[in-house]
Amino acid sequence: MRESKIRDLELMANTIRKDIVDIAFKAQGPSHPGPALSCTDIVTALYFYSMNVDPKHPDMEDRDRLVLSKGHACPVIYSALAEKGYFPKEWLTTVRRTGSKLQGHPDMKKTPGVDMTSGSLGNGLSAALGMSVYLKNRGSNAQVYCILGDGEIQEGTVWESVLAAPAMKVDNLTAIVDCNHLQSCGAVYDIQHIPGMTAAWENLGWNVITINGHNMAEIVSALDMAKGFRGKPTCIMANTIKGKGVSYMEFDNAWHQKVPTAEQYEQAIRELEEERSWL
Ligand SMILES: Cc1ncc(C[n+]2csc(CCOP(=O)(O)OP(=O)(O)O)c2C)c(N)n1
Ligand SMILES: [Mg+2]
Repeated sequence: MRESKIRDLELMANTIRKDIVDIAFKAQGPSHPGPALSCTDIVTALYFYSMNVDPKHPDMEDRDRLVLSKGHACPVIYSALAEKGYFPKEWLTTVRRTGSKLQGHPDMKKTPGVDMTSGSLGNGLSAALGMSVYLKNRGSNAQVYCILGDGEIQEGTVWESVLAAPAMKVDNLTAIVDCNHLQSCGAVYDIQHIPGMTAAWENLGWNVITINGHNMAEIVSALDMAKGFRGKPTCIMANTIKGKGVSYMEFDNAWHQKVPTAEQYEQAIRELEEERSWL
């Protein structure tokens, strides 16, 4: 891919990061900036490179679909959908407010462009699998993407779909695990680490690609490869940093769910603007 296209995607990711920080500051109650920032580059590549979607026709039958199974990270998709043109950017100032179409977790009945309601962890991959089977049965070429957290995959329901998807040969399904090594109460490694996780998915019949989830060139090439694989679903293991892009949020799990002070907000915006200047 041409370098200029990668740069465009990096600029968009920077814009989305600023929106996430803005939402964290202005939302009614604490949003989840750390989890949203860790999958910002992935979500940017999906909406602005890979996915065949049309904001004018959010319900188009043969569209690609995204299930944000780690639904608490929804500020990232709210920003991406607004930037894409599904709804006015001003809506982003209403997150978590009573009556807003942008609630604390994604609601497919409220928000244009949201393909699946989520927030109760562990359910998204089953929904994505159902969509994949439906689309394949229709003879559609549409792809289904599902973003899961590395803590989330401790949920038993996830593994029913990990087992079922290869048996159903859904090569239109790509699971992306946001491996930021933290969950809400601490480090995944300390709480319930899954030993040999990559090999586990491979042994259960998935193509597995491991990438740096903040390297745009690696993300787009993994997404291209996933689309090209035949006969099996793909899992992209993306190594990420919780809070990526804001120095004091990176690796600090306090930012799993927290409101920045005015000073912290200004610092975050300053840092992201500086990053933009050298992109
Ligand atoms: C079924 C269920 N149990 C508990 C929660 C509360 N909860 C919200 S986020 C979170 C941690 C998720 O960690 P991870 O999947 O690693 O996502 P990250 O925030 O690191 O991106 C938990 C336990 C929930 N949303 N759903
Ligand atoms: Mg995590």
